[in-house]
Amino acid sequence: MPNTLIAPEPLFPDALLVEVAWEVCNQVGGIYTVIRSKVPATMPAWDDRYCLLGPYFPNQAQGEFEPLDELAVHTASDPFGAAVRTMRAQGYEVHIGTWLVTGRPRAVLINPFQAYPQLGQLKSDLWQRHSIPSPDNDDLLHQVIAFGHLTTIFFQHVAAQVPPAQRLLGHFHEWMTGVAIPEMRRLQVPVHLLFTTHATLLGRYLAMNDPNFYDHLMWVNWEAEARKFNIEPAVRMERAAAHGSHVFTTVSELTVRECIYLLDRIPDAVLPNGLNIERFVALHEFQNLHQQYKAKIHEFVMAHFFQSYAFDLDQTLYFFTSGRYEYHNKGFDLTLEALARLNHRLQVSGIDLNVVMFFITKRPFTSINPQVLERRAMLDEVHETCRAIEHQVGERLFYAAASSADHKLPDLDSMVDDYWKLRYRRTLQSWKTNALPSVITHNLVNDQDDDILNFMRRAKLLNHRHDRVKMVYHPDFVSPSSPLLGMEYGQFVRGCHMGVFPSYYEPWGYTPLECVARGVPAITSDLSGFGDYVLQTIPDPEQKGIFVVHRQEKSFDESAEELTDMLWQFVQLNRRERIMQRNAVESSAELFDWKNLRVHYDRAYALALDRK
Ligand code: U2F
Ligand code: UDP
Ligand code: G6P
Repeated sequence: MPNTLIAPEPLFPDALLVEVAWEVCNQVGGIYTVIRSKVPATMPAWDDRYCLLGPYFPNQAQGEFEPLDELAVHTASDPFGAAVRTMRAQGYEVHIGTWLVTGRPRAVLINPFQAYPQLGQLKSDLWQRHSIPSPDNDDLLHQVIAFGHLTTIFFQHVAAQVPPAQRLLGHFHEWMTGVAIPEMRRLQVPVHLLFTTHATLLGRYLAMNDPNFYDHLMWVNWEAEARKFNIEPAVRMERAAAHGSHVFTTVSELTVRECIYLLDRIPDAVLPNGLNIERFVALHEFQNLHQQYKAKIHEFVMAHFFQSYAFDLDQTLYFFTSGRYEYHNKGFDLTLEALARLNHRLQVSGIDLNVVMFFITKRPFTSINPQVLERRAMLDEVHETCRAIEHQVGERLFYAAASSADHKLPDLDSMVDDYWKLRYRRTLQSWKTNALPSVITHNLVNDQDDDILNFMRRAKLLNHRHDRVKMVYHPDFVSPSSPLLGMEYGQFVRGCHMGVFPSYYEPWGYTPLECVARGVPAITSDLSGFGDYVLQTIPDPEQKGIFVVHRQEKSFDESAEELTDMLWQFVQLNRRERIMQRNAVESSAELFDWKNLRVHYDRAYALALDRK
């Protein structure tokens, strides 16, 4: 019988790949998601010819990195293990082990701080050899420079161990690791070099500060602007990496334009971002999860709002946005404007429905608002009292039923002790209040200048009873240890009805894709790499529950109206239609599986191997 389970052919059997990123075992932003989620699709093709390289930060590594034991390091026969041995013999602190994520790849982590004694020399070399200046007061730059130096040494040793018939690829992500590239070119280390930028540094700053960024892009004087924003060293590192690599790539067509005008090199390829999509065998399983996590969000909402006034949770929709606090770039401004308009439309229409909108982002705060915490604790008290009464009635009813002669339902009220009746009444008395539910869950360090809060104040979106759109601004990422929304971010996403991400500047944007992967409808924009990719590859995205707001060549007002219309259409769906839409969303997730998108990386590797 033919064997149908054939192992995948290794694509480049004569090559080794080292992928370098600042976010290996170190979560900062979206790049962590790229590297981590790609591992399961990468390992079958590369196996032990693949190694990740990143900086060693003990606190971060502790939870997700398992070092190899001494014997395993001593006997490792691959070039990565051998390079680590040589470096250790020379006195370097180099960690080798397994990144404890799905796919369990080999990872090498190097502590950048060990090169600090040579920092003066390294900085002077960088200036002399590559015209990259570096100031004295920027610690991230110091770490990056030190790590770049150690990376170069590691590659030299790996290259020395690679058998003559084999070739070595080095794939660097972002300027923080790309700084090693110009020096590796100068030293002619035999490595095929790729550099991927996930956003240009200058692009991000300009987009945040120039309302006509896209119109002005062609005319930017990069040097003058980099000085203005005080980011010249990092911008020069980024340019040196882009120009020094054999193959230069980025994550979307939108960033291609930035690379052309701000880095002066046309990327050789676009590498769209994917996810490791895990689908359930039966559709109802992910639908059940939605129901289950929605119930957890209900608990928060009851605690937060019902003390002031109650509303029908069965007629309530949960919307959310999330991501780094970049008010304009992430489209928080547009989202708020559309929500204010939606609130008005709902009020006028008389439709009996509430929307609760969550803003999940990170802002400096001093503590969780004590009143918000207290509301949560008091609801728990109400819940406990109800449970005690339920238990008492249950036990007594069971006894009454078993011993009943007439089969009639006894008087349930008489089955509750006076103690519990009184406690029930007292708990509810202290529970109700006239104060409005707070629009924010935490006490911010700077409450006065916060853009989200200021919009809510101006638009009077302050959780009045008559508001159909209610606000919950949660200035911290969601986590299972939080006393408010005690769950994983992914569970929170599942419990919601819709994710809203109409970014103004977004090289890719994982958050809407993460919704799609969980069968949750999402709104994105044609100024985000993901939205642009959707428009190019999915014929009728609305049918799949993916909505793309047009922001290119549109005024703020036009885009806000389009977004309001999208939300308005959504709130008019009935439950059955929402369930069907979630099924449609989930069915398109496979398009974004790394199993299908890895091919872009493979092509770039083939090109890099050709180029040297
Ligand atoms: C892009 O996502 P991110 O920009 O979020 O990627 P990060 O890893 O968060 O890096 C952003 C910048 O943060 C800075 C550094 C990086 O270029 O300037 N930084 C820092 O100050 N300190 C550190 O320790 C590490 C980084 C993009 F914006 C998204 O649209 C994409 O979805 C994502 C994935 O492609 O890449
Ligand atoms: N995220 C998270 N917890 C939260 C909110 C967001 O872990 O409470 C993650 C989210 O899963 C996503 C990342 O933050 O992977 C944001 O990536 P994106 O590409 O959307 O934007 P970036 O921050 O990279 O600009
Ligand atoms: C899932 C569950 C259903 C539930 C529905 C609620 O589909 O399997 O049992 O009725 O979610 O959907 P909704 O969009 O109203 O939260």
